[in-house]
Amino acid sequence: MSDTIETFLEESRVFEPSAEFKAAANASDPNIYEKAEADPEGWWVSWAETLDWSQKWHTVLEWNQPFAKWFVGGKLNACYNCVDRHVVSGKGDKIALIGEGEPGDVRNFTYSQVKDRVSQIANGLKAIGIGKGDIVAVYMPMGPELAMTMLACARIGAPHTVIFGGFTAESIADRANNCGAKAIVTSDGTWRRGKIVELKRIVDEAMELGCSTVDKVLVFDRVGKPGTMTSGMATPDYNAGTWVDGRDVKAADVCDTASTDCPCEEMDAEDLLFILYTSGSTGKPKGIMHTTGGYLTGTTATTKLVFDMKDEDIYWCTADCGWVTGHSYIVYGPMSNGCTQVMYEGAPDAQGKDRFWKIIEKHKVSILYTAPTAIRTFMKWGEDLPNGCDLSSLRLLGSVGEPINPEAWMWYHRVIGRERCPIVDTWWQTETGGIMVTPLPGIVSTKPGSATRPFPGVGATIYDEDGNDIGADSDGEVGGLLVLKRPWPSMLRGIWGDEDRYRDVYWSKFSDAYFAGDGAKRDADGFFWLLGRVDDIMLVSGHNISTMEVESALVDHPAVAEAAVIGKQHEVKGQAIAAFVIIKQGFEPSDELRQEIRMHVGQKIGPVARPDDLIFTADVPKTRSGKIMRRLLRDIAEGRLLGDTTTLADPNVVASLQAEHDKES
Ligand code: 6R9
Repeated sequence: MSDTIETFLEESRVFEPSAEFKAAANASDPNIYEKAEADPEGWWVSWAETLDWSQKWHTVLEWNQPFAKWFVGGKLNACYNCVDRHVVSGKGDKIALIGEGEPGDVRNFTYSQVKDRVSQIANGLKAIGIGKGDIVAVYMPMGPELAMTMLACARIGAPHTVIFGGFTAESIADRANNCGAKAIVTSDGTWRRGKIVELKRIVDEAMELGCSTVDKVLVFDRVGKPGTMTSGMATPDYNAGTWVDGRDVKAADVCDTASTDCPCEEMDAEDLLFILYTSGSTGKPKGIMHTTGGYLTGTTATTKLVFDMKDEDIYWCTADCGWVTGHSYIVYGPMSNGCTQVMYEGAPDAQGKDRFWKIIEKHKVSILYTAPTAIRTFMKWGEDLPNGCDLSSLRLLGSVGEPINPEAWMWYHRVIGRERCPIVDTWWQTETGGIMVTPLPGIVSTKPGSATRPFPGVGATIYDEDGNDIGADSDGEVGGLLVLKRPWPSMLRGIWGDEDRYRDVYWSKFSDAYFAGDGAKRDADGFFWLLGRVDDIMLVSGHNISTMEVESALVDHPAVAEAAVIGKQHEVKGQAIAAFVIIKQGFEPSDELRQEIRMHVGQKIGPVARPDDLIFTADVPKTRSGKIMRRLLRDIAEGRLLGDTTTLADPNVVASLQAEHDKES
């Protein structure tokens, strides 16, 4: 049995940043890597110094593996740094948030208006009994109030835990109970594909299931507000009938009438800023803890350098704030940099499958940050849609969430970036808080499918199973496990209430490094290629094969829009490859096509990677952030009862897949 992952990904195309981009880039010193490597603490200090501290730290780092404290003794407030300091420095009239609702309503907030509104929300939270150290669960639509509620929590020192506004009542209750949330902030509802999702009612159900620590539910108006209706829709009162006096409080009553003055709590650098639950694609959700000073330092630095964020940019990250990407690269990093950004409430195909391109055209978005799953969906919908819009404002594109298949990268580059925009493929995790492996767009040439290099100061490398650094591999045929061998400021500080699990999951595999759980390889140029979760890597006749590579070979076939690959138990081979394949519009499933696609994988990678089973399907199970849940596909393929499905985006997908699988195998 081989220990390392055999890789077959061969990609020789290289894209240099243009001379024009290079000349103006925030990161332009090619020695930035060497300098940061020579003195990582000094490097991070140079970024911490760009923040506003009410008291300076006395010690940069206290490291007792696996526990880190950064900027010890320092005091600051994250909300002050993301909002007030821009007003103080004269940028109060700059637009901070452009909130586009799904029905098309647009609401802009300048930094001054954000400061006033955040202060009102903070005063409203105080009025319902929230103070420093109390945990607030947030279950809201994607829009300005969500970002401002997170900032209001930070302002008064109340850690937030944002729950994706599409999770079930059980998920809310589990999370609120796990962290002992004292209040839940929600809205009457949100728009999703022209329909109303009744968020408050889902919170009511969670309360009925039992959230013993929650005394108050604060409710914002969204769908019941004039101006946000699609024509002809009645204005229902979504709170009627379920309103619990004494527990439920309208934001209109306690926030809208509150003072626009609310002092920022002075927080310790190591005070908890938020808890965010992540399941990755496996297992029971873990409450990942992030603290104030280090987290803000890491997200501020990465936003400025990776997205090349400038004062005149219009930035749009399409993630939801219920995901870490929305915390680090909508709220904290971008707002700490004082940027103007778009927040969009709804689905990518609401009012037409070109909604994203229309938003870019309308708001003149210059930096777009999205996920490979979205890019593959747009590929499936065809080029005519983006070609019909003016995308000339774009100057930089980002990708996050999964390895981006070279085919999807090339499409993003050609069709969306019009071959002008650098692409930053950013590898990171809820646990890392900020981007860890990524190009710096003015310095690093890119290769389709590679996240390129560790961010300056980040100790990313690749270990074999025994903890040996496998170094750069000249023939590019061997992969291993991605590790981070030194602490970084935005690292998680633990799992809420479960220190053992924290040690066990991240720090027990290797004695001297953080184990990320992802397979990776490094090529002769030192570029990193992420190969997917280690749990997903297959062992076929003694070869460790990455699901990502087989999926990339599948989507390279002209008929394939999207693919999910798993290893299923096999008597002879150990595991056999099963592929779930979604075909593009205009193609019909048939046995010939099935054989053709199997052969295509054989040609691209080698016969060992040819799938035994190839199942045509309309959809694959994904998490809310778009990651394929291969664990559920394995359950289906091996005929097991399904494990935890609470983080699924659409539970119906699994039932129809089970039927398709049973029919075809
Ligand atoms: C930010 C985020 C983390 C896992 C991570 C990895 C996968 C994220 C990636 C990527 C390859 C990239 N992942 N970005 N894999 N290339 N650019 O996604 O956080 O939801 O915690 O997921 O996502 O497997 O370990 P999170």
